[in-house]
Amino acid sequence: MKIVGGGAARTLLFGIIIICGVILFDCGDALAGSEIYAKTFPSQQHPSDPCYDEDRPRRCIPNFVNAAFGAAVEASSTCGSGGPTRYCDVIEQPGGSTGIGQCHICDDSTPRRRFPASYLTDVSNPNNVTCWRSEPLVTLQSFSAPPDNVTLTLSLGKKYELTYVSLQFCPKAAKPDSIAIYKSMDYGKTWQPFQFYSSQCRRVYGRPNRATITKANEQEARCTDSHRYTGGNGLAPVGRIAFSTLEGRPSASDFDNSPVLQDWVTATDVRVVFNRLHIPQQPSSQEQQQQQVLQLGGGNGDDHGLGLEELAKREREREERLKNQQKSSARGAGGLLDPLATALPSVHQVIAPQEMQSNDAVDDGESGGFAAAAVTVSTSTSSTLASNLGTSTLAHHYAVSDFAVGGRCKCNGHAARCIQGKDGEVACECRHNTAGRDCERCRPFHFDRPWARATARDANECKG
Ligand SMILES: [Ca+2]
Repeated sequence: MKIVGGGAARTLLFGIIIICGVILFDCGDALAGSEIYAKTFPSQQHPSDPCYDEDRPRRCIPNFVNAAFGAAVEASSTCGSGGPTRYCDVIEQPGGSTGIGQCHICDDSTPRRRFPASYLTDVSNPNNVTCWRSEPLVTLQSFSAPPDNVTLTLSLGKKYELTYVSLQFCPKAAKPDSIAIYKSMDYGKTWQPFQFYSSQCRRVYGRPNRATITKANEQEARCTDSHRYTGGNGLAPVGRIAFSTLEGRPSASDFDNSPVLQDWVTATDVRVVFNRLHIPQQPSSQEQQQQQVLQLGGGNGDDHGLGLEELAKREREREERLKNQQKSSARGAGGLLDPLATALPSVHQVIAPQEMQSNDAVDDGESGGFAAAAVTVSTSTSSTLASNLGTSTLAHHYAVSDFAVGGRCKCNGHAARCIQGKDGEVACECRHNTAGRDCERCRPFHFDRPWARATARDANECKG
């Protein structure tokens, strides 16, 4: 959701319903919260502005939302964008092997055969799953083959502080092996690594698997193979990955005082690069040993089965704590815990609901139509390579039904909501005599003390 604006309460309520749908958490509290919000902000008047306790300034933050909802996503490849193309279901077996199931046609000019990038951030309905699909790929069974580099770029249009990034893969589609997530803090001018997933981290991304983060390298992306396993038993592939931005980072418990982590969670854009759908078999003996350890429930024990619902629940709990702390700090008491400060649960894997229906189900009756004259098989440089390199499997593709980004509009503790300005840009509704899209500076003539981010103890109001 991008805008909490003029119809704030309605938009917010809609957003919460969407988020509830997306991440399946218990929505009772959130909906109750939005009712309170609606009552608190019937208009532009601020009889009980959350940024003030009567006349006294206090920290305030926008609501936790799925910032990706309705946001624009650019895909480097979309099935059927160049005309009718054949793609096939993928049947994943326990243990990671895959087979090809029924095949279908995608065609961007036929509504029910379209799989556009806008389906990544639309309403998430388990009874009608809408999918983006890449063009079919040639999967090369060789490490020397070029990576797929199928890319999704999500633009939030504003700085957000992110709690998680999640991708839900479509039913009957392969779960990618190697995925890189990047973020931008300057609207796509520059990018930095955010997280890597691979069954072979060192080989694909040159990083150790499940590295420990210390205070010396908290702004460094990790690589993990946890998405290949569920609950530590190593059997079924997972339907979702969820990258929790603060997980395993020591200063997460002192977020207020960690400019490094405040920077780390900040993003205007998120980019997902699918590098490898599958990794060639025959891992090294060392990797085999590592995998065996994992399948026996080994590893560092921080990757077991908490889902997005748990993340969202904890986020709401933090919000509750924040409210309580603000009450206590307004009374001059302690209460220094930050809403973002409590270490997040370790979440990388949630199993997709088995009963999900896909929006391509309508094609089931046509699955025999491989040889239809109108069908062209997508060709690319890699298909040429395939014929050169031999072993290949045609018609695999990437398919994602939901690209979600949990977080808050970034206002540095000086605004309770973000609104769309006259110029069409979303910006914080700044309080505490601050200004700027993120309330990142003092208003003119209010420079008597230097600007600072609000904390639980001190709103750090700008003074004139
Ligand atoms: Ca969708």
